[in-house]
Amino acid sequence: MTKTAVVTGASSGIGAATARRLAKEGFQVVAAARRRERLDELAAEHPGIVPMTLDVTSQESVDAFNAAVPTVDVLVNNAGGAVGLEPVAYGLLDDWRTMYEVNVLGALRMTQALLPKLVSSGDGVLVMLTSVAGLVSYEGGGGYCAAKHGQTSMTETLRLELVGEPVRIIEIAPGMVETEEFSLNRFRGDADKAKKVYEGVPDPLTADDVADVIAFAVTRPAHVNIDRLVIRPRAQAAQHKVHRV
Ligand code: 8X3
Repeated sequence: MTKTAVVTGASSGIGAATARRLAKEGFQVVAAARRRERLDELAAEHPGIVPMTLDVTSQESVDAFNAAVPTVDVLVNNAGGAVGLEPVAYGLLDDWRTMYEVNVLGALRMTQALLPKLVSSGDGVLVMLTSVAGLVSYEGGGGYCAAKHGQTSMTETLRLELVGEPVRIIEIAPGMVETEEFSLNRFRGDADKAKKVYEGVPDPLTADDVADVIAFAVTRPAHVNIDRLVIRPRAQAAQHKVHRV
C-alpha cells in the first residue's frame, strides 16, 4: 500500500527537495506550506505530490490540515528558519519570538496533531529537521541557536516518551546548506550579505543532499531508528572551521 508522507515548509529549499525525493521513492507526498502557488508548481512536477496550504504557526490551520489528511506514515517537520544575526545584547524580541514560534511551536503543533496517525500506521516515522545550531552556539546565532536547541531537546524527549510505540523519532541536523532562502531570510532580504555566507566554500551542501539523507533515514526497516544524523559539507569541519578558497 502506498505510504503517505507529510512535508512542512515544502515551498522551497530542503522541504521542496524532500517532497520531490520522497515522491520518487514511491510515497504519496502531502507538500505543505503557506505559499500555495509554489506548492502547485511543485505538484505539477510529480503525480505523487499533493499540495496543501498550511501555516504551522496557526493552531486553526494545523487542525484543518489534520482533518483533511486521513492517514500519515511519515511526518517531516521541516518548516523553520532564522531571522537576524544580532548579538544577544541587541537581539530583537520579535525575531526571537518568530524563531521560537516556527521552529519549536510549529513542530510541536504538527507533532501533537499527527502523532495519533503516525502511531496507528503501525510504522510511523517522525523526522525533525533541526540544525547544527541545535548542538552548538555561535556569535550572532542567539535566537536561532536557542530555538534549534529547543527543537533538539523536544526531539530527544519525544523519543524517550514514545519508546514502545510503533514510531521512530529521527533528527536530521544539517550544517552549511546553500538554499534559495535560508540566508536571505536571516539577512532580512539582503542578497549580497546572504551570498557572502557561502563565498569561497568549494561545495556547500545542497537541498538535494539533505533530502537524500532524509530519504535514506525514513526508508530503513521499521526497527532501525537513526536517532540523529549530522550532515555538513566536507569544507566545514566545525561551525567555525570552514575551508574557503
Ligand atoms: C543552518 C546551519 O550553521 O547557519 O541551520 O546554523 S547554521
